[in-house]
Amino acid sequence: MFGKLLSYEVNDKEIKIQYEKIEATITVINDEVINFFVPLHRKERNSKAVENLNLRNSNFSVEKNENTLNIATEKLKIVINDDFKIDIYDKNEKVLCRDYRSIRHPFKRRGNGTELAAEEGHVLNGHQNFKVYVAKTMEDNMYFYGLGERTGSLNKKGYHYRNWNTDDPSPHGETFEQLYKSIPFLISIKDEEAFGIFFDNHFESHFDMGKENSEYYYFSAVGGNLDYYFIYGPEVKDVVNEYTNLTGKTPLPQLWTLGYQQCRWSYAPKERVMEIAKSFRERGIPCDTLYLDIDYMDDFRVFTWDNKKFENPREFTDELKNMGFKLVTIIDPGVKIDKEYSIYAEGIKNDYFAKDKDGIVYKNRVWPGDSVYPDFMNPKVRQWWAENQKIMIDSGVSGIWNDMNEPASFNGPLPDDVMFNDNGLEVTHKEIHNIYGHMMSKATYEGIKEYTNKRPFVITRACYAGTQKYSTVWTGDNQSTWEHLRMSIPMLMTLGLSGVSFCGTDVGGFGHDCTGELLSRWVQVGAFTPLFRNHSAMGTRDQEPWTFDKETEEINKKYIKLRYKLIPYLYDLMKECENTGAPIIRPLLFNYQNDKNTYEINDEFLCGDSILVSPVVEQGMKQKLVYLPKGTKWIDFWTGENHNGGQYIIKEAPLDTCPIFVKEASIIPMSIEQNYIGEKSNDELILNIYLSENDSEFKYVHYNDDGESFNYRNGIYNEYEITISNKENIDIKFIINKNDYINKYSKVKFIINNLKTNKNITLNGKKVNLENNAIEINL
Ligand code: MIG
Repeated sequence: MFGKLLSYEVNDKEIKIQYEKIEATITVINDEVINFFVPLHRKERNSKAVENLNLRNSNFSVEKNENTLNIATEKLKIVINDDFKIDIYDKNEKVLCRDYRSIRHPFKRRGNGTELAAEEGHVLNGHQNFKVYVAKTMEDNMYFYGLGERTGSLNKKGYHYRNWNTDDPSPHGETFEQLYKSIPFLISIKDEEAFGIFFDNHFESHFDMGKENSEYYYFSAVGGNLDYYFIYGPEVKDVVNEYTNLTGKTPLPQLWTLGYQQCRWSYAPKERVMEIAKSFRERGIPCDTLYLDIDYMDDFRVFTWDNKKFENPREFTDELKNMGFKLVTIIDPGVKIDKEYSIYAEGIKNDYFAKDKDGIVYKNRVWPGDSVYPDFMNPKVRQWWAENQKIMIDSGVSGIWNDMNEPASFNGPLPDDVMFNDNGLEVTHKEIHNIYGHMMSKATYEGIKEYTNKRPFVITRACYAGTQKYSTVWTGDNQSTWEHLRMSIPMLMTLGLSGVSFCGTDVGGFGHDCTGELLSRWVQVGAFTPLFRNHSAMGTRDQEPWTFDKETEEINKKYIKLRYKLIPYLYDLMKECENTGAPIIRPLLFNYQNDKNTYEINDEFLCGDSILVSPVVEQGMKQKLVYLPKGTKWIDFWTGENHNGGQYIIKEAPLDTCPIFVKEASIIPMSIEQNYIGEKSNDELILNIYLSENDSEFKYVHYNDDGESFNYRNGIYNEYEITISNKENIDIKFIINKNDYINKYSKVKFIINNLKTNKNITLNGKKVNLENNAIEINL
C-alpha cells in the first residue's frame, strides 16, 4: 500500500518515516502509548477527542535494520516494516499485536434470490470496502472489550460493530451494529496481558473482532486519516487510565447528581410536576432531580417555556428547590424555522446553521417541525449556544439534557454533503456526524460552567470518544423488557471501560409498559449505576416507584435509600475516576484480570473495589448463581456470611433481595438517610468495616468537599485516611490528611460489620470497647 520503507528521521518524540508513496509518523507519547499516523485525508491531525497531546518523558531508541525500523521503549518493542506493517512486543519479546500480512479474506455470504429477500425486508450486507483499513493478526486466547455503548455480551470476540451515531427507537438487540454513541476504542486481553487500540477517526468506522475471518481482527473507516494509539497495559486498569489521559477523565460531578432522578416524557404542566414532587416527599422515597422533557417548551422551540403550562418558570423552580428538587430540562439541537423566534433569527443573521452543498441553510424535520441544525463545529456557534444556556440557568434550571444530537431527523438522514465550518475548515456531515453530539455537549458544558461556576450537569445521548469530559450519558431508548435489563449490564460496563464512567440506562425501561417485578429488579441495578434515572416514554403506563403496588413501592424505597447511604462511597469512586479513569461500575475482570473465570461474566458487576452486585435479571427467578472472584473472601451484605472466592454459589434472592457481596478487608463510607442531598447536615461519617478472616492490613481514603464548586481544584477539600490492622489486635488508625473544607464532620462512627473475635480493639492507639459492634468519636 505505502511501499518500501526508505528512510527515517527522529525529531524529539516523533519519528518520521518516508515510504515510497507517503510519509508516516510515529509518536512516542510515553513508554506505554504510541501513536501511528498517516495523513491519508489531511496533513494535520484534527482530533476532537484528544485536546492536548501530553508527551511524557521516555527514553526510547530507534535503530534501522536491513528492512525494518526497531523502536524500543522501557515497556515495548516495536518493529516497523515496509507498507507500514507494525509488530509490537512486550519487553520480554512476547507478541502483543502484529499486523496481518495476507490479503483480506472475508467469509462467504450466500445470497441467491437476494432481491426478493431484500423486498421482504431482510438486510443483505456485503463486505464493505474502506479507505482506511488496518488488520491485526488474531493471536490465541484473545478477548475483546470496550467500544462504548454496545448491545450483546461483554466479550466482543467474533462480532462486528459500526460507529455511526444512530437514533433507532426500535427494540435494541444483539443484531444492532450501532447505537447513539461512537467510541472507537478497543481493549484486548491475551494471556492475562492487556492492551488497547484507540482509532481516533470520527468518520464512519468499523471494528471487526474476527467475525470476517478468525485469523485477523480489523479497524477501518470510510475516510479520514490513519491515526491510532496503541496503549499497553499490562492491566486493563492501565489501559483505561492511559486512554483517559488521552481523551479526558470524567470530572467529579455535583453531589446531588448522584441522587435518584425521576423523569418522564413528559411531566407537564407545572401542577403535574408538583404532584410528582409531593409524592416523593409524602412517601419518603428519596429523590433529588426531576426532568422536563420536550413538552415544557413553547411548541418545541429550544430555550423557551410554554407559559401556559409553566406560567412563571423561576417561581416554579424555586418552589421545587424549597422541597429539595433540582430540575433538568431537555434541549435538542434542532431549531424551529420561525422568523419571529429569536434563536432562529439570531442564528440566521449570524450564519450559525449548517448548509447544503449549495450554501443554502439545510433543513430537516424534528419535533418543532421544519428545523435547522446549529453548526457546533464552529467555535462562534458553540459560544452562542453556551450563552443560550443562561436562559435556562436564569429560570432556575440545574442541568441540561441533550437529546436528538446524533443528529436525528424525521425526514430521512442528513445527506453526507451537508456542510459545517470547523474553525475555518469546510467539513462535511460525512466527516463530522459522529462528533456532532460531542461538540454540542462541549458547548453546553462550557455555558453552564460559565453561568453557574459549578460543576456542570449535562446528559447527552450521542457522544464520541472524550465526551466524558463534558457530559454524563444515558443509553437512549431501551424498552421495559427483561432482555433490556439483562443487556444494560454489559452495556454499562463496556461504557465504563471506554472512559464513560458516569452513565446509566432508563431504569424501568423507556418504551413498552413496565411491570412491578421488572421495576423492582431494575432499581436494584440502578441503585449502583452512577446515573440513576427512571424514565419512560409517552403513552406507556406510569412508572414512578409507587404506581404498581405496595411491594414494588417498598422495594424501590429500600434500594433508593441504600443508594443514598452509599453516596459517600460513590463520590469517592467518582474522585478516583477523575484521577485514574477507573469506572464506577466495572466488569469483574477489571479487578481480577488474573482470574479467567471473570472474562465473560455479563450478569454481575463490581461497584468500585469493594462491592460486587449480582442482580437477578430474569422474571420469576428467586435464586441467583453468583461467581465470586479468586484471591479474596466475600461477605454477604445481607447475612454477613463468608464465602471463598473462586467459586460459584447459589444465593437466595426473593424479589426484595439483590445479591450483594462485600470484599473482605474493606471499608465502605456511608451517610445517614436523607430525602435529598443536603436535607440534613452532613456531620457524621459512618465507616463500615468488613474484616478479613486472616491477618491483614488495609486502608481507605475518604474524600469530602462542598459537592458543587470547583474549589476542590484549589485544594479546598478534606481527606481522611483509615487504616485497619487486623492481627493480634484490631488496630484502627484514623488520620485527617487534609482539612481545608470548612464544613467538616463532627462525628465518626466505626462499625465492624463482621466482628467474630474477642481481640482487643484500639483506635489511634487507645483501647476501646465497642457497643453493638460500633464506636463513635467526636472530632
Ligand atoms: O424520539 O424527548 O431518547 O429519552 O424522552 C423521542 C422525547 C425523543 C428520545 C429520548 C427520550 C425522550 C424523547 N426523545
